[in-house]
Amino acid sequence: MPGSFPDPQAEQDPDTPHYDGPAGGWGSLEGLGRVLLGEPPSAGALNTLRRQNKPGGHMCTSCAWAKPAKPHVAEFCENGAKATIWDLARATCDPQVLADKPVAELAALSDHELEALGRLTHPMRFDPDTGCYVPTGWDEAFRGIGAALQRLDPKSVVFYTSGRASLETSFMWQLFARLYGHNNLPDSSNMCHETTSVALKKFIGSPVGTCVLDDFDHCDMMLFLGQNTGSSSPRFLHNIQRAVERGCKVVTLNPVREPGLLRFRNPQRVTQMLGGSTEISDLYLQVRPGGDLAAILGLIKHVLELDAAQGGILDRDFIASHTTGFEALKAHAEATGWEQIEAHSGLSRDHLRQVAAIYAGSKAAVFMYGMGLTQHVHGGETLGMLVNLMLLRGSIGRLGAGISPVRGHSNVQGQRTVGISEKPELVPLDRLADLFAFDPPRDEGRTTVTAAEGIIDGSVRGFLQLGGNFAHSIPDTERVRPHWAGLDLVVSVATKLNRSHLSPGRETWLLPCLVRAEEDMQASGAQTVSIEDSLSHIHASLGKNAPAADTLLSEPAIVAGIARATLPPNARVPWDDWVADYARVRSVIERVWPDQFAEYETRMRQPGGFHKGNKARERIWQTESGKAEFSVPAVASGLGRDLRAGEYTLVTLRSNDQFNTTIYGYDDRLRALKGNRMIVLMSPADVARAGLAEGQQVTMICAEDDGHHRAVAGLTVTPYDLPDRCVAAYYPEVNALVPVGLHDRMSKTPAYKGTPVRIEA
Ligand SMILES: Nc1nc2c(c(=O)[nH]1)N[C@H]1C(S)=C(S)[C@@H](COP(=O)(O)OP(=O)(O)OC[C@H]3O[C@@H](n4cnc5c(=O)[nH]c(N)nc54)[C@H](O)[C@@H]3O)O[C@H]1N2
Ligand SMILES: Nc1nc2c(c(=O)[nH]1)N[C@H]1C(S)=C(S)[C@@H](COP(=O)(O)OP(=O)(O)OC[C@H]3O[C@@H](n4cnc5c(=O)[nH]c(N)nc54)[C@H](O)[C@@H]3O)O[C@H]1N2
Ligand SMILES: [Mo]
Repeated sequence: MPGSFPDPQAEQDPDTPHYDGPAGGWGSLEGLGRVLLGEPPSAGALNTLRRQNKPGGHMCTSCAWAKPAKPHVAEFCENGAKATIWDLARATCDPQVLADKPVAELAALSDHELEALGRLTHPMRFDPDTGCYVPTGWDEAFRGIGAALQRLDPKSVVFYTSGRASLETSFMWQLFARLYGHNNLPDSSNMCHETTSVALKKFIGSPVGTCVLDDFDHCDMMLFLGQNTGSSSPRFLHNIQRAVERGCKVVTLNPVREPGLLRFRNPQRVTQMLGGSTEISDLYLQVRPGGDLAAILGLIKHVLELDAAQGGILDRDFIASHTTGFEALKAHAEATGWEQIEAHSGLSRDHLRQVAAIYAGSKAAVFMYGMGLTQHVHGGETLGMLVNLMLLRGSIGRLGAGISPVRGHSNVQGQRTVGISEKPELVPLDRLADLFAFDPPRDEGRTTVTAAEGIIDGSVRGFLQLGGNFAHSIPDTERVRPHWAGLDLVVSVATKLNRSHLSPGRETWLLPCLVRAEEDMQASGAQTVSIEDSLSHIHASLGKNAPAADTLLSEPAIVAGIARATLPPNARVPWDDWVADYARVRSVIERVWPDQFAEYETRMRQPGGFHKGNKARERIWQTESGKAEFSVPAVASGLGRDLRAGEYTLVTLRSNDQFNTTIYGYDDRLRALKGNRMIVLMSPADVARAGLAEGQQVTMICAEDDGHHRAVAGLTVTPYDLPDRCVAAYYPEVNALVPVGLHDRMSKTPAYKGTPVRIEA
């Protein structure tokens, strides 16, 4: 019954909130204006924006999207500007602000209010007697933390990293962990693109995407799955717009109609600002959450049928010489019925045929995806299915074709490149052992999920976080919360106060650091750092803004300070020399990874940075079989199980006014939602079927039966254009509902886009 499926070209349901305008345009300037009004930027911040993402300037700390060799006059977007202005806030959260404010009292502040207190300025220690943070000195902090780490069993300590820290800091951090004695190096990427790192590695031998910017100028089809370009990586819209204007077809699979992939008005073009915009997606299919696996299998079925009917669609030479497993996939596709595909995907066979026809007729297709694919119980298998679709037509390893996971934090991909990994087999441990004369631990370390489980069961005793807001961004926040108090040591290196800092352990330190846009002056002069973007290019970044306080230290200096106070001296690891001149850290990185970092020091400064190389792009497959692998999943959907009566799939969303747990404001401009983040989006039909009404307050309850009760109350029912039985709410407000045990089977990435819930009035 094709008629019962939503029309991919249909206009938005006019009765639900929606944004009529294009992404970009005046709206993005207004969005920026709102942040500017609340927080007038300093002259320094405005100067910094002018240099943002340009050679000689600093690399934005918002998303990881590529920094082109020929930047626009203003190579930043609404959200990049928000991040910079937020980082360079005038307000400071100094010891006076926190004096006499017990953390129990601070807990009543919202996430926005906590960070809006301003930049942290002094190292602080939690005082259990008063319940407040009190100022301390850097030496005292380093000595205290060093002594505490010496008392603990290294295997019981976790070093978490959020994806902002530079390559230099990250390298020092992982080396410190291994010299100390563990591989417990979870990264924010464990909640994010770990599915990519594990599944792409398995199927094509590359843990990262294969595209470079040039590909977006040569593709004739773009398929977007579960990535919200307009909010999460807005500078990418320029590449998409140029492609559309060349005639490239764009298809999107997403349960939510996200305006960024519907329509774009380029704020860099005067003509578009005066009117007009570019229509982005030719087909926009509102797939069910987790339904991509089935939808892509449907596309594969159609492609195989087209090839059987007219021939010449499959790239048989490529399949024969570069892949394994084709026959098994073909049999699986033929054996799977359309009813099953339509039921899981929520898309009709005819609509999928239109997409397959575009793909079958294309010369070079690129495949972009984000959290909509990775944050599912069967996210890894879903990526396997996407790779299947690509391999059919050899859509990898040639100009204009490839796969492009769109990464999150600005250096999250790079952190893995320089050894932040809980998986010892991914790190050249023998080389580290040789260079630094020690015996690195070889056992598997903790992921985000197993770190959270260890905090609950008491096996984790110490927790150090280099950036981020671990306690608030993980699943099952409320189950973990009471256990923080039992930890022997909690250390946070941070720029602003957040909810993680309000869950102290027995001994707790809060260490404030410089942000990337600030000048980092060391013994040899102002320091440059480097980062890796989503397309595997490494760039230099030089901060020039005056630091928020002269009491701040850089991240490398803080890591070195703690390491020195913890470890016995080792002449091969001259922490102080490294801090004096970060080029010395880079020369060590180059020695550990000579293939990827050759001539690091000079090449990172060239416009557009340098590409670290990608074997899959050259059609060299570093997989177990030595070939690119077709795979047959054991499941029919990305969800862990089918919904029972009265259940919905919860998709957790980011708004356009937030960067993860940093909440800039309460509006979600591109989704036409204003002023309230405690909402639950539901289709009008589901609202009616459940006997609810718009504006009613409801409680959402997790429907996993693992013996734990999880509920979030006070959510306002908001009818929205969504597939049936899909509800959406904001992250991190509803993280208490996601069970820590519900995660991607291959990589342990939490199922933040596929949690079964019930709703009670
Ligand atoms: N402004 C801003 N930029 C950011 C961030 C931010 O918070 N704010 N966060 C950064 C980080 S760390 C990351 S990882 C990235 C995240 O950026 P994205 O990868 O874009 O992640 P989300 O915004 O969580 O969700 C992506 C989209 O997935 C869709 N979706 C949900 N479930 C499914 C599904 O089952 N199938 C499909 N096909 N789609 C689905 C949602 O509707 C949403 O549009 O952005 C980075 N950039
Ligand atoms: N329900 C749900 N949960 C999710 C997700 C989801 O889609 N849904 N997404 C997941 C994803 S993709 C991610 S990546 C994680 C994010 O999880 P995290 O990376 O842990 O969280 P952030 O909110 O990015 O961290 C913000 C804090 O970082 C600190 N900070 C900012 N800049 C710097 C800096 O330069 N240096 C240092 N040292 N500190 C700094 C500030 O104190 C700020 O408060 O959340 C995950 N959680
Ligand atoms: Mo992320």
